[in-house]
Amino acid sequence: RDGLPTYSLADVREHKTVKDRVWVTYKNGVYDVTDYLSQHPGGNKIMLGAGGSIEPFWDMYGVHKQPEMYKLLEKFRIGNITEMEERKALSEDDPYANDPRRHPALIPSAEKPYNAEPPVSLLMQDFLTPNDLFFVRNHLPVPNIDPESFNLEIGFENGKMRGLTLDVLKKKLPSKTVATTVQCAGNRRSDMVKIKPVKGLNWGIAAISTAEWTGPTLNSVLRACGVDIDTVDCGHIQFEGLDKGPDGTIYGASIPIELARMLKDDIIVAHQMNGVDIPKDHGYPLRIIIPGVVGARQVKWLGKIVLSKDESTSHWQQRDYKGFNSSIDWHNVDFDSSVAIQFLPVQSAICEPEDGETLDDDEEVTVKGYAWSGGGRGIYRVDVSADGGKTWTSATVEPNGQSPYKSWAWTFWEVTVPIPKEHEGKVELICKACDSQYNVQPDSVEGIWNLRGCLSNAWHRINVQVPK
Ligand code: HEM
Ligand code: MTE
Ligand code: MO
Repeated sequence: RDGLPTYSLADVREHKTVKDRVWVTYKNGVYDVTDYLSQHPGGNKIMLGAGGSIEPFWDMYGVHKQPEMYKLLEKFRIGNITEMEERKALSEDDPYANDPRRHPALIPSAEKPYNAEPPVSLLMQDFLTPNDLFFVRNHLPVPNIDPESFNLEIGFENGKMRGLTLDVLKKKLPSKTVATTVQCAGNRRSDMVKIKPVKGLNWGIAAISTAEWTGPTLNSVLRACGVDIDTVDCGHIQFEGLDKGPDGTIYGASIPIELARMLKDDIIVAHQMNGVDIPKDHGYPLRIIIPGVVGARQVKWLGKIVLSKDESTSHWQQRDYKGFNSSIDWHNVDFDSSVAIQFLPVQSAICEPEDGETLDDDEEVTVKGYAWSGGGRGIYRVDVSADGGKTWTSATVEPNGQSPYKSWAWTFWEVTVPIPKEHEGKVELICKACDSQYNVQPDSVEGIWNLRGCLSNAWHRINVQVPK
């Protein structure tokens, strides 16, 4: 392999379309696989690796890990990469230099801070989202936390703080595992942007993921500090992250004490995510998990729990993650007039087929997706239409053993619907869900538009091509 040119990772990243040619890396090799794309037995999935490393994908699809495969790959070798080159890319005073490596399949909506969603084609591969494909929503650089010296501080505001070490949290308190879905309030914001611009990351339909979280309950942690959650005199429980901006900003959030009491046995001070230490991007070593509640309150890198008379004063509690009517815009907004989002409304989206895809059949189409509602409300029904909402077919829903009143995790659904005879080569597919309080999704996004682009939960509509 000597004598071939050397490329940087940035060079490789510029080759992710057929037009620019498709390059991938494996170990320190650079490969141009453009001419192989149409022959790939795994079809289009090969494009997940375009412009980056295929290693994580080959780990996932083990069929590649055979000698013939490496031989085949070598036929496409065009150059080499050096690891030094990669290190160089991270300048020393970059506050994001400590950020972890991410799975190359994640689709970033911002790099610094890092924000990304998994490709829709992988979102429903498992009921529990694999940790490295779980969507990431960071507002600040990822902190580096030493587990040995870590101490979770707990106490009343202006009072003395108690400290609990990781060892105590992991070994001295009873632990519980809860499967919950985390959804960002900005999920599906891109549908809202189509009506009128908003301020926020342009999320698609995958700013939502599900994991099993393990750790002591908030209830037991407070009890270990001598606090009885049912009788304690306070208004809100605040959670503070250990992530810090270059200007000293810290991430924080709070929930009202009534909410904490209602959910007390399922709020987890989590140290495990899907059975392993929580990865850096998702809050290592500790995170609060509040089932049924908006992503913004699931504070990562949890460093402090404060029992307070007041809400968190953090930017993200006070000046973001609130709803407004569609006539409020930046010139007349008063953030203090609105309430911080806690429980999220009912949501659903179509994951298969994907928007823009060409179907293989002109008679019927099998449609799959997810549905979820806040507050533990399960999903009673999901309806799908292929004729603009004139007729609906109800899907088979899979609550996965969850009670309709304590469905912390999402529900997958699937249904086959007929394609209308008159379709002129394309049809719109629509889905809408109904939760266990018979709440339904609004039919259009116009009426729920808001300046932050939060709570985008209108009927999900996609367009697909129908073959002749
Ligand atoms: C098969 C995915 C890159 C060669 C497959 C299959 C998938 C897949 C899903 C089908 C497995 C099955 O149906 O059982 C991917 C992904 C890639 C990738 C996600 C990168 C992001 C590549 C590359 C090559 C390659 C770069 C070769 C240059 C093959 C071959 C098979 C295959 C030969 C057939 C293996 C067999 O059935 O024995 N791939 N692939 N793939 N892929 Fe890939
Ligand atoms: N916690 C801290 N400390 N810092 C953050 O930026 N982002 C919040 C929440 N917790 C955030 C945080 C938001 S807005 C969401 S949607 C979820 O984490 C995302 O969790 P995830 O990155 O594990 O998907
Ligand atoms: Mo979020």
